[in-house]
Formats: sequence, C-alpha cells, structure tokens
Amino acid sequence: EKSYDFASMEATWADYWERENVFAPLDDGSKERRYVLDMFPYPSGDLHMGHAEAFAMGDVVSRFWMQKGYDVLHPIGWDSFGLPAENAAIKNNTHPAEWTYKNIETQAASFKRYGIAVDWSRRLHTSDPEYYRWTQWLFQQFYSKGLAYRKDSPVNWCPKDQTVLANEQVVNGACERCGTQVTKKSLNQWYFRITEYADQLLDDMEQLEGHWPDRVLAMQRNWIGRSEGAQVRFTINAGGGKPADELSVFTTRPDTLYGNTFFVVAADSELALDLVAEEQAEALDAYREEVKAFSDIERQSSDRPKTGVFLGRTAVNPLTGEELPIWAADYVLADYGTGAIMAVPAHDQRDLDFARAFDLPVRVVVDTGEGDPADTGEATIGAGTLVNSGPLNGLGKEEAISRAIALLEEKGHGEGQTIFRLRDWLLSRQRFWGAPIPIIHCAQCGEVPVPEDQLPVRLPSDLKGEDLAPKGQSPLAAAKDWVNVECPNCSGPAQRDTDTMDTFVDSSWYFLRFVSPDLETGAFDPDALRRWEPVDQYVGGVEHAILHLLYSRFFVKVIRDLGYLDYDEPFRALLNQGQVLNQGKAMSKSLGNGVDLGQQLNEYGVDAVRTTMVFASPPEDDVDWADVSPGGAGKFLARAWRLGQDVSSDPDTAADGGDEALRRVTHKTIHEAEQAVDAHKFNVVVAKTMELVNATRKAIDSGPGTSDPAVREASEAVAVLLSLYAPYTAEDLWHELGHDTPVLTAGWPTVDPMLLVEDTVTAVVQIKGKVRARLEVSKNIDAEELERLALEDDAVRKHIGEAPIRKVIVREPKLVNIVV
Ligand code: ANZ
Ligand code: ZN
Repeated sequence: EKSYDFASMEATWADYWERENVFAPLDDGSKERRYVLDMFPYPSGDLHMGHAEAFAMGDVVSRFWMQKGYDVLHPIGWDSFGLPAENAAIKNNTHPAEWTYKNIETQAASFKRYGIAVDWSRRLHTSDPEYYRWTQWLFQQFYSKGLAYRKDSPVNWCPKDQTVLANEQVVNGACERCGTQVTKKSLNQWYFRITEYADQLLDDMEQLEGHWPDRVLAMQRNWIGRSEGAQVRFTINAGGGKPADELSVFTTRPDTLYGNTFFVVAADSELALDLVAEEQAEALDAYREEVKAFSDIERQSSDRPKTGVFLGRTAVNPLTGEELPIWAADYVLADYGTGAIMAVPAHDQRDLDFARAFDLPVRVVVDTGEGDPADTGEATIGAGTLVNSGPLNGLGKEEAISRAIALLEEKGHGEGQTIFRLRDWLLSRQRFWGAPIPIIHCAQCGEVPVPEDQLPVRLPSDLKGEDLAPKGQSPLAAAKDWVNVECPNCSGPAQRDTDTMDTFVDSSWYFLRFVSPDLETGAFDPDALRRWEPVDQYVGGVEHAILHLLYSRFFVKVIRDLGYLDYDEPFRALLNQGQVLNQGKAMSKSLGNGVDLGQQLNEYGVDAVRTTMVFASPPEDDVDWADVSPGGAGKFLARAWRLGQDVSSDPDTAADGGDEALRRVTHKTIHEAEQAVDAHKFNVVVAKTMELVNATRKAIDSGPGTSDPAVREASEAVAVLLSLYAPYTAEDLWHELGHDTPVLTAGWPTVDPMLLVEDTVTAVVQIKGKVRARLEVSKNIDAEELERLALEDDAVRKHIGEAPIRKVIVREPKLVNIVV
C-alpha cells in the first residue's frame, strides 16, 4: 500500500499542470468569465509567509470559480521597479536589473511550487521595456489631456537618500526608509491632476459599497476629504510698509463668523511673506526656519504646544467690521484651502489653544449649553443656538450656515465652496530604476513628448553601482549620451527629462495589461478589455487601502474618458487578507520571530501549509503561526487522500444511488462549502471537508463499504473541495479515484435539493415505561447520538434525579427507554 508522500506529489503534479496548461482561460467568450487578481508581488528576495497567505486566499476564489465552470483569468506579474533594487545595485556594484530579475526567477519558482492556479503565459514585469513603453504611452495620454503637468513646489526631501518623499513616506518627520529628518525643498516636479477626479472618486464609491471592506472605503473617503463650506474674503489694512490687500479663507463654519477674533496664515506659505509687516519680517524668518523640521502630521497634532508670530497687520471681518490681528503659525497648512484661516477660538480647539497661548480673545457665538471655552479650555463644537451674532442670532447651526453664506454672497464678500483634502499626485522621482518620463525639453519648443514610435524611452544599461548613488538629481542626468538628444519638433539640441515615474504609476494599470500582455500595438486590446474587465475579485493587503487603490481607480476613470473603457471602477470586489503573525506579533528580524516559508514547505508540504493558512481563520483575520498546526493539517490531508486508496479506481462505479445517509452529508457539505466561499469564509470550507472525510471513512469502515456508489460520490466531492486549497492532494486523490483529467476540470458537483431536506422524526423518551420527553431528531440518527440527546434532556434529567441508571434501551430513531 502507498503512503501519503507530499514531496513526490508536488514533483508529479506541478509538471502535469504545466503540461496540460490547466490554469489558462479559454478566452474565447464561450463561457461566462471571472477575473481574479492578487496584488502583484514586489521582487524582494524569495516569497515569505505573507505571500503564502495572500495567494492561498486568491487561489480559493479562483479555483472555486474554475470548478463552477467560469472562464477564469487569474494572472500574475511583478511590480519590479523601485528603490530596493537600486540600493542593492549600489551596494553590489551591479545594474538594478540583475537583482530584480534574479529575485523574480526565485519567486516564480516558489509560486509554481506553491501550486497557485495562475496563467503563467500572461506573466509581466513592470520593469520590462515592453511594459514600461505603455506606461510612458499612458503618461503621454494624460499629458495631452492636461492631466500631467509640472510645477515648482515644496516637497518632502530626504537629505540622505537625496530623494523626494511622498507624505506617507514621512513618519514622525523622518524618512520612512532611513530615519533621517526630512526637510522641505522647492523642486520642479511632475504631477497627475488627480484632484480633477476628486468628486468622481468619492461618488463612485457607492458602486463599491458592500463589496469592498468598509474600513477601506472609509480610508479612501477620508483621504479624498470633501469639505463643504464657504470662501470668505477679508480686507487687509495697509500697514507695516505694505499696501492694503485681500485675504480669502476657507471655512466649514461660516455660522461662526461673529466669533472670529483673529486670523492665522500658514507660516511656511508665500502668503505669510507677502503679508508680513517690515518690522516683523525677521521674526517670521526665524520662525519659518524653526517649523521646517516638522511634518504636516506633526504640525496639525493637537497635543503639540501652539507656536506662532504676529505679522504686524490687521484684517477686517466683512460681517462684523471688526479689525483683527493676523498671525502666522504652523498649525495652518500652506496647501489646504487658501493657507489662511479665520480663527474662531470658542468653537475650534486648535484656535482655542492658540488663543490661550497668545492671550487672544475668545467669543462664544453658538450656545451649546456647555461651559465657556475661555474657562474650560474646551472648544464647543456641537450644534446650538447662535448668540452674539447680529442677524444670525437665534438660528440653529445649519440655518446659520446657509444664512451666513447668503449674506456673504449678497455683499460680494464670499460664496459657498467645496474643497478637497486630496492633492495632485506627485509622480516624478529623482531615481534611476523607474520608467523614464517620456518628455524632451527644448530651449525653443519647451516640453515635447517623445513621439509614440520612439517609445519606449529605455533606461541606459551601462549605469551601475556608484553611478546610481543619490546626488540630489536623477542619476540619469549624468548619462550625457542618453540625456542629449535632438528635439523631435525642431531638430535643435534638446535634453531628455531625467526623472523617472513613481512606481505607483506602473501598478495603476497592470490589471489592464493582463488581458493582452503581449500586445505590441497598444497598451491593451479593447476587445480583450471588454471581455475581461473589470476585475471581479481583487485580493491584497490593507496596506494598499489608500494609494494603490485610489491611483488605480483614477487611472481607470481617465482611461475611460480617453475612450478605451466603459466602466468606472477597476475592482468590483476587494478582499483584504490578514497578516501572518508569530507569537502574536508581526514577523520581524529584530524580534527574531520570523518563520521561513521554504522551511515550512519542506517540512510539512505545500498543501499542509496552504490548508493551515486557509483553515486558521476567515481570510480577513490574522493568523498566528504559533497557534496553528501544519502537522495536524498534514494528517487530515493524508486521511482524505487515503480514501482514494480504498475506493475502487473505476470511475464508472459512480451512480446516483447508494447509502442515503452519506449522500445527505455529501450534498449538504457541497452546498455549505459553496455558501462559505461566497461569504469569504474559506476556513469553513476546510472544516466541511473534514466532516465529509470522517463521514466517508465511517461509511467505508462500518457502513455500506467501499463499493457503494455513495462512497465514491463522497470521495470525489472530497477531491473537488480539496482542489480549492490543497491542490496536490486533490489532484492525486482524483487520479487515484481513476480519473485521467485534472481535478480542476471536474466541475463543482450539482447539489440535489431533495438531499438537503432534513428528514426528522419524533423520538419518545420513556422512564419506567412513562413518556417523559419527545425529541425532534434526524431520521438517520445513530443509537449513540440518540441516547446522548435523551440523557441530556432537561425533563429527563429531572425525572431521573439522583437515581442510578440501570439500563438504557435505544431503538433509533424513535424510542429511548431508560430503566432506573
Ligand atoms: C472657522 C471655523 C470655526 C472652522 C469653527 C472650524 C470650526 P476640514 O473639515 O478639515 O475641511 N482650516 C481651513 N484651512 C486650513 C488650513 N490650511 N490649515 C488648517 N486648518 C484649516 O476643516 C476646515 C476647517 O479647518 C476650516 O473651518 C478652518 O477652520 C480650518 F468653529 O473656519 B474653520
Ligand atoms: Zn525644439
């Protein structure tokens, strides 16, 4: 007799799948389609436990849909541009491509071993010229629509890495990567005008409601941050050597205009420099130096003491006519609203903190029934009745907001306004390992896009090691042969743009490339797009809840508006898998609690590891590797596989008949497993398989035996269920059962609804010949179970009391006779 040998199964079936091309879709429109996508990996070293978890989950969905008979597109690729490759190249004096493609090969081999059901023929790498050619092409489409543009702007700058950082790469004022204090630097940078789509990005989230995790939707909403309120214009008095001027502010609370007691402008803004009175200029300069060191997040934090400088000027409130001082402070952000605020300390906590720090007046204008903020130190922000507010007195908050806007509009001092927190997407990077921005700068013609037939603008292959070290400008600038070109327009001398694109650009459209990955005449084949998109199920980590998803959503909307697509959202449904922890903590080198995936696979086998991942909890929850048992999973798999050794290997013995009790279990299991997959409770699928294996084993050992058709039916169902998460065991079992086609072509078994109807009977429990209880039990209940139910029944226990039980006679399913 054979024994369960995962290593030999892995060797046999991985080759078989490749030979049989099992995982590729037909792609001919003959079947209803489904598109499943796992967020593509970054090639840093070999696969880790996190990949193993994520891809096990995506594979359950994909394999389920394959079994259900859909034409399933489940591709894989690599997000292969980015800094780590460049840093490795500097360290090892190589080209980043070396590190990148070596790691990709390693990961690809591991993915194949891991048995994920992906169509390998569609594999792509964003660092391939055949791919980034189209990233550049897309950039140009955006450019031609005015959606890509350059401007000077202060950017987060890491002095050590010599690169621009996105806001989210600044953690507590320091570079996320190297911990160096981040400063601000003014640079000419490329942006995508994502703010033009802010409204759509918010409104279209309605289509995702219920299909994306709520928290991801909330994070997106927050990031886009739509605020409704008013723009209000104030006059600034001449003074301090400066002429009269105007100052606009954005406020969400125009109802509080009468409580406005001072103004604040962002200390680091141009506005502050324009406004400051000559005698205060020095103080402002000193203060601006001081605030440079803080990130936006720190600047807005409420527990930092408020700092600021008086600018020596005053402004006039358009409703009250009051003359109020103008301050500069760092809690007002230069790039939100107008970079200036009307401070209402009674009803805004940060304004109150500032007022208390600098002894400025606090005036309550909304009576909320709470204590005076000037005394309590707590701003009252809730609803109430307007007081001290002239024409607004007596109104509620909402009415007062509309009334104030109407007053402003009447007098020409302002109007209703909606603004967004979302900023345009800073996409240029002064680094090497990314897609070059396909623009040529000509002294005569200005910015000239590289003609389409000259794409891709390839990265030079001769730069390596130190050539790539950060120098404050892109390493590409040093490649003179590469930089100096003829202007495509006037043929005069011109220079290539030396910046590369943020790698988020690459990943904002890769899901579109998978439908026609080898197409040389376009980024995507419109027919194929129509056939496959949008993605039905996207799977990936919650760390991408904001940027990657937002950028992909933006890209799809722009590409739609360019006429290539006809839908609004790239990902119909999103599943965030949990993390794999060890001893309750994320795995990390410093904690020394890392678990090596390769080692786990060697010890327990692919299927046991995958089964453990899936069984541990619903996919969204974290898995603590210290609490699970891949060894136990292996035992279960061996037990399942052994069914194939016992059941006759002639598939023709399959018939609809056989032991009804087992058939009921089989059909119920299939039905419940299907519901569980749909509800993303993949762990339940494993639990249900375990029950079915037990029931089948029992039928073999002490029931109708191996030749009963119900036993074959059950064993085949086990193979199909296993095929969702334990592909090697499933394939081997399926073949042991006499099939010679892949288990993924078995098809999801059809459930006979008649077998789902629970047949129950009323069982009578007698004590000393008297009926003491009636139980509703399954018609197929066994004696042991019926006896247990009878003895557990409250009424029965009461009647037995302390008396010793002499004998229990069971006539299942209808009678239990207890003798005491
Ligand atoms: C007066 C006021 C009174 C305000 C009040 C709030 C409460 P959200 O909802 O986030 O959009 N603000 C405006 N521009 C700012 C900037 N550049 N930096 C920091 N704060 C700024 O917040 C809008 C509110 O934040 C605005 O409404 C403004 O303060 C402040 F009882 O105006 B408010
Ligand atoms: Zn020119």
